[in-house]
Amino acid sequence: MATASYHVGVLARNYGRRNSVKAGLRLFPALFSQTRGFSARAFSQFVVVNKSDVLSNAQRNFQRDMSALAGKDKNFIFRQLLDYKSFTYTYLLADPESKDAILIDPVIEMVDRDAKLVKDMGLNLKYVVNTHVHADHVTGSGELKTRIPGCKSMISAVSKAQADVKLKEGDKITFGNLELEVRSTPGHTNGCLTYVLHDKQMAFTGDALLIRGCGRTDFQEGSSATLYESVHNKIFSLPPNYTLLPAHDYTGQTSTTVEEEKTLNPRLTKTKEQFIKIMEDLNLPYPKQIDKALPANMVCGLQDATSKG
Ligand SMILES: N[C@@H](CCC(=O)N[C@@H](CS)C(=O)NCC(=O)O)C(=O)O
Ligand SMILES: [Fe+2]
Repeated sequence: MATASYHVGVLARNYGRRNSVKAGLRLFPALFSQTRGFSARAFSQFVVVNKSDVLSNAQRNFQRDMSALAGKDKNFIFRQLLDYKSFTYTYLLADPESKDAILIDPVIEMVDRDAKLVKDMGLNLKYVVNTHVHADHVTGSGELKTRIPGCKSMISAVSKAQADVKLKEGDKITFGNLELEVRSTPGHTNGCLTYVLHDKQMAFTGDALLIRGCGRTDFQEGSSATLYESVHNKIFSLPPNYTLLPAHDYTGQTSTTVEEEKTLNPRLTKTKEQFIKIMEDLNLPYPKQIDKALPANMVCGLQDATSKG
């Protein structure tokens, strides 16, 4: 259980309060020792519980921050926040001196949580920054803009989505003393961006690189060959100790490093030809929210014509 992730910790603690999950854990020692992390879905497959019960318990914890870094760096505020429905990570980054802050990849259903956190911490939310046009959830960008005056939305110009600021390779996003470098990493979608915070040796990879995986390439102008080049040239070229933070994790893992993925990623350590074949054979079901999410995300998450972002 030493490597079990926060997700399961939360789920287990909540479930355990009422139903003694510890008994369940003892029944499955092999599973728990072999697995690096679990999703609510995986967890509920092995322990006889009502899946909706697990999720509703998990959702009660949605205001909890998940950052091991909280308070560790006096020059940097950082939170990794999870949407349990789409397994999306939203990141809050702020400079404690100026209080200037950004949110990366907010989710519309979690805007109350994000706005409250920003307010409670006395931060000035300067930008809501999207890594790409998401297919699996609606962005919270537009809704946050309506709640926090002065806040501006950002996305890649290539995506052709509406936003206040259209980003491209080499741009810098400045908030207080901190700065993100924008890297173009297409392949999952044609407009995917990776944001690098050199000062803290971190990169936010969106869906270009997931932990021990990568974003799918079967829609939104996706291309496996392009994704392979993006990851190798723009992410694996970062220093090996850089922390990588993805837009999703479906298994309970929270972060990785350049070195880990360069050596352990089961897809991207292969040759380009092998990678293309792996991606062709994935046969993933379409995201449940795709029909709603794509048109909404082209207009910053708001479909009301008077309040487009
Ligand atoms: N079952 C999820 C699928 C979500 C999905 O397809 N996510 C995309 C990112 S937008 C992906 O690349 N997933 C990779 C994977 O599932 O391995 C849903 O319905 O929302
Ligand atoms: Fe995506």
